[in-house]
Amino acid sequence: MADNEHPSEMVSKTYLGFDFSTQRVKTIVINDNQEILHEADVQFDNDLPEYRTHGGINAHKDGMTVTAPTIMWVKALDMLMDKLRVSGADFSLVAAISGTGQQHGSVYWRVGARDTLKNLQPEKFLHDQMAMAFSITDSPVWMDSSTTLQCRNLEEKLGGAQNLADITGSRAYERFTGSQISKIYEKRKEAYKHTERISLVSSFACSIFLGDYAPIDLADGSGMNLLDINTKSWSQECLDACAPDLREKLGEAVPAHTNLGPVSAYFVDRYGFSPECAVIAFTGDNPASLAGMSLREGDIALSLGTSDSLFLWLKEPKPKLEGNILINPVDSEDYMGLLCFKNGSITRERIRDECSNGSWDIFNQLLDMTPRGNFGNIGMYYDHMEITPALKGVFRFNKSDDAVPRFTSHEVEVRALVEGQFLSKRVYAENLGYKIDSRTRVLATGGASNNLSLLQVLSDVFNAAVYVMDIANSASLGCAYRAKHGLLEGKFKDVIKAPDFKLACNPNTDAAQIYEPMVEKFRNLEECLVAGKK
Ligand code: 5FX
Repeated sequence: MADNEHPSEMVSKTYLGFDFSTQRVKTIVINDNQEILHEADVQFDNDLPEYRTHGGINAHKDGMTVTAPTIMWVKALDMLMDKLRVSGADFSLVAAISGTGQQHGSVYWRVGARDTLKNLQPEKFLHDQMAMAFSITDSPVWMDSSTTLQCRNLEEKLGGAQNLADITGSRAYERFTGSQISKIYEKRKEAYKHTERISLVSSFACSIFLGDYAPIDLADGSGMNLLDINTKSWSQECLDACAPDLREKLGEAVPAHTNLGPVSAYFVDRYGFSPECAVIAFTGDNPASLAGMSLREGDIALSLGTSDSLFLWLKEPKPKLEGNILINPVDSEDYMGLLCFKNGSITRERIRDECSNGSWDIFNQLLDMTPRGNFGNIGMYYDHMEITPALKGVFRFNKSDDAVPRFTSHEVEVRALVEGQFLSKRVYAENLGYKIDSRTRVLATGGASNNLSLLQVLSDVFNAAVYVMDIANSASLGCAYRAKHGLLEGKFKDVIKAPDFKLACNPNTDAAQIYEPMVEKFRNLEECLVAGKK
């Protein structure tokens, strides 16, 4: 056995997952037993300083436009492949590749770029050969917020925000690709005319591996305000409302687990991939994380970070003005719900500092010593303009639903914050069509998921068992899993072994009795606030 050969590599095929995220491109190689064999990444700011990005992006002077140089992503891939080779990865064992990209960002291929992709020369770097491949050289990314005008236009043409949400799973958002394309068409007509194909970041990256234009997958395609999530195909009305000839420029969308064919000859000749290595459609980073966390039908995953994000597996989605519905990346018959809450740990930390002198231990004691239901008090803490719902400020209500300026004690304040944050998550999850039942599992991840006092409240509010998982790099790992799933076909859960989640808490027996009415109270109070009636 050669020194650099990994014993597990010798007995099994391997799968490669790539993540083209905002700040870096990262890859993970796993074997058939789902053990991680290699990892590597390239950071845009540090490793590619010539593009002068901060956090992987260029923020423009208008304060709203945010882009990234498309070719930077290509050069990062050149560097990443070399890093992976140096780390000893044996590319000849790779049975399938898949990947993911930051959602919503778009890439504009110049007329003729398809030929470039099909004829890449193995002795040269990709970035040297693809320098002229893009009609727009700076890709708009998800942090861009410059398309409010195009969003209002789109909603108006589609009969209002809720109608658009009913079709595409989301009301119009500035970062969503339909409005971004619409802006490019309005402002740069010539460049638009010379665009042969429009990709998402995910399908752009996939195209390089495929050596041809890769289709957009249905899950990432759901983040464009262009796909009809009911028929799982482009909505002609939405396409027409954004720009002409869009159907041809986008190509048909496919389920995320589609095997698109073998890897391009470039990768076979330059890196020694097997000519049979399959390329599985790439998808968006949030759908990829759902795969990385091995979410199952009926599961909820909650990432507790600076902001909190909730991922739902949905069977019968009900699109609303808050939250996004996407086609499920591991089973395209089903859906996933995505809810982002800006005021996560950032607000928990502010209350911790004010009520318990910066100590989590004291914060937890205060929380534990207050009865479930908090004597009927309810609080909503939106220090920063919240996304779900669009409210800013701190709102406190006593047991008679009267607004009060403050609560009587630190312990009531702490419990109001924690209960309020989890009640809100339950309200918006149920609004999107999620039904809690005896099989519901809440999978908690992220920094605050090691706080058992928080998790107990979460378990009580959802009246469900809470499990914890420590999955770093869930997006790239999810794509290594998806590579295997796409190659072997069948149900994801039958092909991919789920990680061992640790049971953290079970709900108390009185949880439903206390929190069912509180959920309704919270829903009504928040609806009144949003409507400006409180
Ligand atoms: C989701 O809608 C988002 O805009 C972000 O989570 C990006 O996908 C981050 F890459």
